[in-house]
Amino acid sequence: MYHKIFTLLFFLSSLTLLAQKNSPPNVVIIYADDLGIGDLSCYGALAVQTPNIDRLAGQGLRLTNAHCGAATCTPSRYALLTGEYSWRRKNTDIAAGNAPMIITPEIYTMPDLFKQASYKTGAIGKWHLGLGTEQSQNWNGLMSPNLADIGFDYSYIMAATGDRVPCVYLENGRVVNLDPTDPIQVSYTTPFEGEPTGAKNPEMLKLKLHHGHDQALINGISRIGFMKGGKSALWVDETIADTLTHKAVSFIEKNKETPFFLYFATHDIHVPRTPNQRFVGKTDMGARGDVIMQLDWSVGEILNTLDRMNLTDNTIVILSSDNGAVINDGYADESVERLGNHTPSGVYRGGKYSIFEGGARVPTIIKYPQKIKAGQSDALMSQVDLMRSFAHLLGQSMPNGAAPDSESQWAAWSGKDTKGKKYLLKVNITKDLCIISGDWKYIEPSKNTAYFANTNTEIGNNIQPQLYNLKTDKGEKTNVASQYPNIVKKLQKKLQKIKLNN
Ligand code: NG6
Ligand code: CA
Repeated sequence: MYHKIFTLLFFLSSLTLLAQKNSPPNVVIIYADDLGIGDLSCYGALAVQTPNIDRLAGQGLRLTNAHCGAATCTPSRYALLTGEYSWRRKNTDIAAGNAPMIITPEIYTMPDLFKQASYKTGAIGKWHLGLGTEQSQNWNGLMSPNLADIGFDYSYIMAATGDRVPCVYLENGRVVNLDPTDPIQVSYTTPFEGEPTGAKNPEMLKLKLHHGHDQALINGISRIGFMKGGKSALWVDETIADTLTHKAVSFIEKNKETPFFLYFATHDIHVPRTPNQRFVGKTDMGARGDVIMQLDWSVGEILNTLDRMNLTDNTIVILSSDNGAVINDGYADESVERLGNHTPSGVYRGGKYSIFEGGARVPTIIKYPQKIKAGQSDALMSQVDLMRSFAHLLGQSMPNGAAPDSESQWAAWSGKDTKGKKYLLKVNITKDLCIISGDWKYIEPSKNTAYFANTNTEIGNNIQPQLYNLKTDKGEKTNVASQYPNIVKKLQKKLQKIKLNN
């Protein structure tokens, strides 16, 4: 009798394993915010320990030469989710919290691709790509269009960023916990009478300001933009990571029987940095270090859930960031004073907003136990390529014109190709472009040459063309454009060609 049951159980569990092996892989993208390439212990950080992300790196491919499309959030997210460089489109700059939807429903998106392959798709976390249209935007009913109209079966999002109003979550296009008798009003131009602001009521601030962010004052933190109403729906800053992580965990639990694609965009480690009490003081670096630990906890929760659901082997987990590091992004949270020897951009120059490598060369780990060998790759890779890489992996073809800048990087993911992308473009805050090819990086001449004064970030622009050898000069210290006019010419030409799309 026992023998029979044992045989049956063995048979059933082999079937499950087999089914897992043959079914398409689940995909989880964990998209951190403002995480620099030097911010993780698996990338050499000493002042902060990130054991869960290190575990992911230990089991996956850790990339040293992977880039987002831009040095800020909105354009990078646009490129990742559409496979199109952001600078080809208008209105892909850092979006206001009441911006209309930037990825409009006719655009073929990454979740569209997964849906085409019969996946369940979900977006949880920071959105910052606009909602509704200028005419239709509605915080007090169904937002239309919303993420359901661009391929996400489920969404639970912050409309923009932690430092922008409205400070509420939306689930499937509707504000969560909204009391209809206290409707939400949002404006990015006009303050609402009687509502506190950072500028008027500094005594109410629990997080002091450094620059900007002096408008709506909510939970003791003032933000960008004005807001009134929606009191019952306001998020609590110290529990954002918990809320989003729990939603991500339950999305995985609910969809464990079907292949799923989860875009989990954390609020960490963006400003305002408000770690939960559990993480306060976990590092000597103050809030910025502590929210890195909080991010690491979120990643651990996702990995543990996949283990618990027996999904680990057949799930691709990608961790990356939407732009490089910034230390002072507007709030006086002591991140500058307490930085110590920590180097958020690693050996690279510049940071968030910059055309230098600190701007958009980001930590990136890809784990796929069944098909990707653990290790390190120095191949040149871009987030704009995720879409076609997935299409390749799933054996799906995309409609004509979809994901126009995306190339499959599967050969590099699987270790067959150690060079990666032939040409890679990136854009910075002032919309200046650079192109990387092999060891060379060319930066277009630009008139926007000022430092980004408040954040103390070098934007990296120069009125002269710039050429760096990233192999021998990782820190982009020596502009060798005048020594190598032919390389400059060649890269200029290629950049123009890609710009004009021919
Ligand atoms: C800037 C904000 C900065 C941050 C950034 C967007 C000011 C002075 N600075 O305009 O704090 O919110 O926008 O960051 O307002 S991102 O990661 O979403 O692109
Ligand atoms: Ca960002």
